[in-house]
Amino acid sequence: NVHTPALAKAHRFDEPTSVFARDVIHDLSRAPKRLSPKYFYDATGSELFEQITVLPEYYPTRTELSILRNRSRAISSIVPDGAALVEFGAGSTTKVRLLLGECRLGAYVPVDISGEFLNAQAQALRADYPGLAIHPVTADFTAAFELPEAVRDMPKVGFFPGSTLGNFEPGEACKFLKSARTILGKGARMVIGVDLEKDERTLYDAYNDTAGVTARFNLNVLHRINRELGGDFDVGAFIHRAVYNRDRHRIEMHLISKKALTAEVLGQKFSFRPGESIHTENSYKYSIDRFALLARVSGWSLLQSWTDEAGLFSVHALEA
Ligand code: AVJ
Repeated sequence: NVHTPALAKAHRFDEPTSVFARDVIHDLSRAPKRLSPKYFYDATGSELFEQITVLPEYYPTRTELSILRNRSRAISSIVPDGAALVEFGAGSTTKVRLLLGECRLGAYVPVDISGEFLNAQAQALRADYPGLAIHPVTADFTAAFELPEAVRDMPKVGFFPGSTLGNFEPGEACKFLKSARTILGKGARMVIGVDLEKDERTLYDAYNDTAGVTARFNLNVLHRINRELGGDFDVGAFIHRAVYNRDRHRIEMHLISKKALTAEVLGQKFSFRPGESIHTENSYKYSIDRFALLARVSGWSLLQSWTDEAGLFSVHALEA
């Protein structure tokens, strides 16, 4: 069971909130303080992320969509007829719809930790693709999970767009790719989106938009702690900071305390010095070569890579 702080039990949280409580207490007790980026995505955070995807400075989503659209025939040629397409972290169905135009899938298996969002998306897709078997799976895709019995004998293709791989530390990215290989099986294929390293200004601007949506997205995790765990963060005392760490090839997002303050969550007090950071996210940026190396050490072979003309983003076809 989940070893949550005694107070969490006193609040009789449901399981997900207890896990949230345990992780927040654990991660804010570390030095330097941190929070997991998966906790950005409550209803408000998911809505703010959708707004981020259409910001002028945030090139990844529109660039990946253009690659999936312009290369859909080539990408679909690595998807065997009758395959089960397993989408890890199935957010909106925009991207899979781009593949459905060219592929004759046996089934679509969207996997996401948020069951209600998943089932709403599946319902909408069923309406548009009545002939497609859709088997939503509510699971944390970063851990092992069972594929539905109905797709057992179908060829498997993983689908992992959005450069969500970039949220993983390199070691965790390797662990995820190995886990995906085990779940999908030998001979499976994978279509994966990876944001590419580029000039620092473009990267900086994509995480520091002038409209301040990314700042609100980042700060929202403190509102979520206050809302769901009864925290008393003075959110106005924190500022969003996103910087490119060239040595580590990653954008780092932080929440910086403007002054000395104390925040209490479930009876635990966390003190902040002026300028102290909570490290809330890493977004790793790859080169084609560095991603090919990661795929190889994770047991996948790189079949083909596609990029946009400007080389901002990449989509890769892998084989297990
Ligand atoms: C959804 C994790 C790919 O890392 O670019 C967007 C999340 N964070 N703006 C990313 C995000 C700040 C996004 N991923």
